[in-house]
Amino acid sequence: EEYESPPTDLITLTRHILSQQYALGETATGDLTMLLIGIQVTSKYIASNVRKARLINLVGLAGATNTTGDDQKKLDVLSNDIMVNALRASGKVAVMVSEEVEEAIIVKGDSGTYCVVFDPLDGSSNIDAGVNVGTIFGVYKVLPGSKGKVEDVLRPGKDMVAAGYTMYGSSCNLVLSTGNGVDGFTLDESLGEFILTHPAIKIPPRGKIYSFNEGNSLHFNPPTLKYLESIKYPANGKPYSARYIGSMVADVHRTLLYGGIFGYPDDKKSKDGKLRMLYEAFPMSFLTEQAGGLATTGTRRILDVTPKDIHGRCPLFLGSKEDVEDLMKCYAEYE
Ligand code: AHM
Ligand code: MG
Repeated sequence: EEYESPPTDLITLTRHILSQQYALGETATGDLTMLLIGIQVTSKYIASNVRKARLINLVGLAGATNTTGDDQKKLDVLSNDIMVNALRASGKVAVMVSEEVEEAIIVKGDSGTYCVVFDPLDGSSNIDAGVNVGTIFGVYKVLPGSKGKVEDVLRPGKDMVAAGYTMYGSSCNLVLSTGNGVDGFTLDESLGEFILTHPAIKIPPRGKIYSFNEGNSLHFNPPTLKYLESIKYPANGKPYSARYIGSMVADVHRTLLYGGIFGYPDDKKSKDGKLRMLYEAFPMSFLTEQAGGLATTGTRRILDVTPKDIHGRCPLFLGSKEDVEDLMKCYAEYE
């Protein structure tokens, strides 16, 4: 058998981000590079806490509720503090919005020109069972002339300059786009480095998996029900498989790699669905489009929507182009 040596020319996340900066030439200030390197460190730190949670008494509730009334877990609070501290210290950030903090955080001093919106630990209801969770983030540049105000982030997702997530699962994966496609990295814990393992991720144009919380069917609206019916009882006799983890990062990660459709619809109980626009729907839609897929509310491109408040929600369907188009056809029938 032929000997295949281990790779020796590793592309670390830092190398990747720097090479993107160099490709922009002298126009690039390196600020986004510094900021993304900051997020890289927070991801490693959060990953290490998630892994040890049970051992160091980090499971369970922190004893408070966040802005949207969810019970905050200890790991939610810790992950939030890790992100806020690191981003503040980067000196590159003017505004932060976190799922765990009611008001936008305006950073004093005028050196920062970026805004970071994030859910520090999404899917935390899964954490005590050791199921995948993740960090989701999106980055805007402040508006021209702004020194940092909430209006800088009350903008459509298409204005983002970067978006990504880190998944804390059987491996720790960071998936990133700065508007030039999507690249995926895997944390090599022995090196403490994210290594490029999934260059130029492209979603298959059609998948075989659907990912919805069908337990809510009682409340679903006709377009959603019609779509689900069409993939469970298809004319060709080949129904889709169901996969729903209930952790957006994991469900979207699988959708990016395998294709198919992930949805959190509007329904009779929640007219805007559940997922938060700024730091859940936008970053994931940005990545999906960059990977060649589609992301819609059912009737509108998600990235075109302008949020009215920082914690606002929207219905979301994303994934393979043809699958999302099928879903949109069901919505169009009920217009
Ligand atoms: P969270 O921000 O409180 O963790 O809620 C967001 C999570 C997503 O990760 C996931 O897609 C969704 O909620 C699951 O909701 P449900 O339990 O209603 O299916
Ligand atoms: Mg969340």
